[in-house]
Amino acid sequence: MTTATTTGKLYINGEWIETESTFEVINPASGEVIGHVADATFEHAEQALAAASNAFKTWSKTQAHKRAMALYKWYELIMKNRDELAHLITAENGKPFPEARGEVVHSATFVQWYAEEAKRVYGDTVSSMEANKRITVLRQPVGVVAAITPWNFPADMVTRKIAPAIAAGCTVVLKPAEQTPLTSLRLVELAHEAGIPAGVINVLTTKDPVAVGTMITTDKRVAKVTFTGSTEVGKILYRNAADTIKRISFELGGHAPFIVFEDADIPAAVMGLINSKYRNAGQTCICTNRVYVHSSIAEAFAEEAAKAVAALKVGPGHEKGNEVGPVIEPEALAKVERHVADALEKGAKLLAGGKRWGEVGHFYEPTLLGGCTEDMLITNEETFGPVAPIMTFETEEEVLERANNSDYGLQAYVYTRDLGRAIRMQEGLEYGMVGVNDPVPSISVQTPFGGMKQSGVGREGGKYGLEGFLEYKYVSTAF
Ligand code: TXE
Repeated sequence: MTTATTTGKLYINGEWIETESTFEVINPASGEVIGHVADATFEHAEQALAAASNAFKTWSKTQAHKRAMALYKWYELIMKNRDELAHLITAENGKPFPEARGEVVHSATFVQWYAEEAKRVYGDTVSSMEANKRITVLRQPVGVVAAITPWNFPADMVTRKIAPAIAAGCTVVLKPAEQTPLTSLRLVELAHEAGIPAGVINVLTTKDPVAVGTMITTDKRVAKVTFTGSTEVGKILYRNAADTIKRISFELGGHAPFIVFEDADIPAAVMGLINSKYRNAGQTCICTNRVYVHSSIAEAFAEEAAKAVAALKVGPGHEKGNEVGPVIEPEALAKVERHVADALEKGAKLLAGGKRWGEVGHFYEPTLLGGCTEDMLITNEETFGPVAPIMTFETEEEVLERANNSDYGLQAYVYTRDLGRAIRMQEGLEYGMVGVNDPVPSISVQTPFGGMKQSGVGREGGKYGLEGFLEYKYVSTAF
């Protein structure tokens, strides 16, 4: 199902702008073209940056409660149109419709949350060491924000960045992923309908992210870059931002360890693995990438997990009952195949799945590998597909060291019923987020989502997510 957004226009300064060239949006479940979207040039990027800079002059001074009212209206419109948005997500990303619907509601919650938070940006009055002086600390928006979003959560990533930015009084130039531009265009159409003024949000869709992406992350008028995507591109954008000392918040790749101790509730851990690994066909930055099971329960765990993985229903997201959709594109499918082949070559055993699924689209069977080791691609690199590798361990100290032995530090999972062990592990794991007996811990809108090490800089969500869009200004007034 497609909508008016497939007309493929850019959104700049409150207007829909046609471009000479367009690019195709493909449904990963069928390979069909579902939209033609505008391909922005430097000239459009220049217009968007000028519009955002100009709008900042008024939006930054608009009363917080007025900004909040606009955000509320946007929230209501997203909720009202949630099924249409979910259909768009399933069409361009491939995830099952119920998952897409859940994402839309979650994405709306960010808008609702920041409508509230917009009104709670407080400054301070600080005592002075000198008589007849008043020191005040103001909180002010940083300025124009360049937001670059990925395709794995086409709605969530957009609202998680734009809502706090505009709540703080910033204006935004958004460059959504080239694979999933339709959802972001429809979301922004709703923001327009909600009365968010011209220039506050601008959208540049483009097939070549490098040209426009470089321009909006190096331009002097941009004060902050917020990005979710690969660590590789994060490093490029870090350098882009350096020359003009931009503020940054980056949410990058992950390689989540999933640790199951001998005292764990095995059925709960198996369900946890299914939830944390196979959602969104394994294309989630927080999804499990390495499963460590204590050797004494490894066989029982692997047997139950293999049954659960084999029972997952694969197929197009628009068909009822399907639980695992396609991966996003042919390159993603090739990466999954490469990782599985490498693991099997190095001695892994196939416990479930292990090959492409179906004749059309980019599907891969939900797959479980046993007997994995740390010299495999799959236990080091982000697979971003529905495949989990199992390894065994003997002691708590050993597994903690192995789990931390990664350049990534986004999400970790621990299954144990020993309270002391749970506390030692949550303190020792070098990860921004830890789920203890909890496979979906970090989906709440109020929590600080983000990673350590090469998984990112800064946090998104809750009061923490607003911080990165605000500056402190200290004012000393003599009287
Ligand atoms: O990511 P990219 P891709 C990981 C995951 C996946 C891999 C590659 O492992 O397999 O990255 O995915 C824009 N200047 N994650 O290639 O390239 C791009 O257009 C400016 C983890 O899709 O990082 C898109 O909007 N922008 C992840 C966004 O960056 C550039 C989510 C992300 O694309 C750019 C996605 C440039 N030079 C992938 N190059 C997560 N953290 O959830 C690309 N982009």
